[in-house]
Amino acid sequence: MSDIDRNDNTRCGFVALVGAPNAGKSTLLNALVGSKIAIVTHKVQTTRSRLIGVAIHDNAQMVFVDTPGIFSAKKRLERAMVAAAWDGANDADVVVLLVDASRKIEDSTIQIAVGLRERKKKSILVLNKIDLVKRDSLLALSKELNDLCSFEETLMISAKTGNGLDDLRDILTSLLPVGPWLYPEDQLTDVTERMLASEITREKFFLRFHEELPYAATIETERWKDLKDGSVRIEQVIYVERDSQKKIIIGKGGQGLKTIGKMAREELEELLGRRVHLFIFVKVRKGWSDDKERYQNMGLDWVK
Ligand SMILES: Nc1nc2c(ncn2[C@@H]2O[C@H](COP(=O)(O)OP(=O)(O)OP(=O)(O)O)[C@@H](O)[C@H]2O)c(=O)[nH]1
Ligand SMILES: [Mg+2]
Repeated sequence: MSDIDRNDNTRCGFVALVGAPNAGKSTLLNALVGSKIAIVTHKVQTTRSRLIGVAIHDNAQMVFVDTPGIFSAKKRLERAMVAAAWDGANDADVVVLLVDASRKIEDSTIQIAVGLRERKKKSILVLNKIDLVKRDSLLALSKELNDLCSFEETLMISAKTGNGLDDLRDILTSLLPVGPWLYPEDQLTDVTERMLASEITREKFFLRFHEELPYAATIETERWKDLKDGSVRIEQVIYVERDSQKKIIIGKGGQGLKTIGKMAREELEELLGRRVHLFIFVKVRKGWSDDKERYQNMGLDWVK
């Protein structure tokens, strides 16, 4: 038994990061954990499923849960994403409602605040992206949301610059239940290397393609082979709905796919600390977003 186990004063708990799409949840998770676990893009609905990042602060082990953005979902994939986000909030000891303070309050943010009040969740309000706004504009925003839900605290941060994160850590630590740590001290996440590899390719895909294309694709790592020379061979498949989408992705002379492959490979090599041979194939699978198996691979529950 380590000293930590014997110490009655340790704290541990789940902190769900919820908010409208693009609020900066994944950026915040990465900043709090100090490692890139979740992919980040300037586009909405980047995160598709829940994942955890573990951080230690003083005597507390904080298990952060990154969630997909909550919005009025229509398609099955969207509904599964929003369901995963609410599951994250429901299971958490403390919920952080993260809001992009550089924009007008979105309807989804209001819905989340009301949802948290109804669920009587212990929640704090965190206004993000304060590097983009004047402080005095934050007060009205804070008041409007505090009128909807009685947050334990309101904080202002920039997940990007790190401003305000120490205060956030202190407050969260004080709100977590007393109890033993749940994860080994060296565990940062529940994301497997395979999953992270798929996600990194999806990040590059989101950055490279526009309009509906990012949302029409899912990416899976189908093979992972460690080679004798220390390098790794990774085979991935991008599933799309239509042949026309496949053509755009591959691009003239395979240029589209090459660009994504190069960007993903470089990042994977840095992350894994070894050479990566990355092979990406594009397959048309009509109706993949209504296919149960894809949801399992994305880490999402099937929704009716
Ligand atoms: N200027 C600024 N940009 C930020 C900050 N935090 C996040 N961003 C940017 O906001 C965009 C969205 O960030 P994400 O972390 O992907 O947001 P998210 O809430 O996880 O989005 P979804 O997964 O789509 O719900 C990215 O372009 C980030 O770089 C911040 O504090 N300041
Ligand atoms: Mg995200």
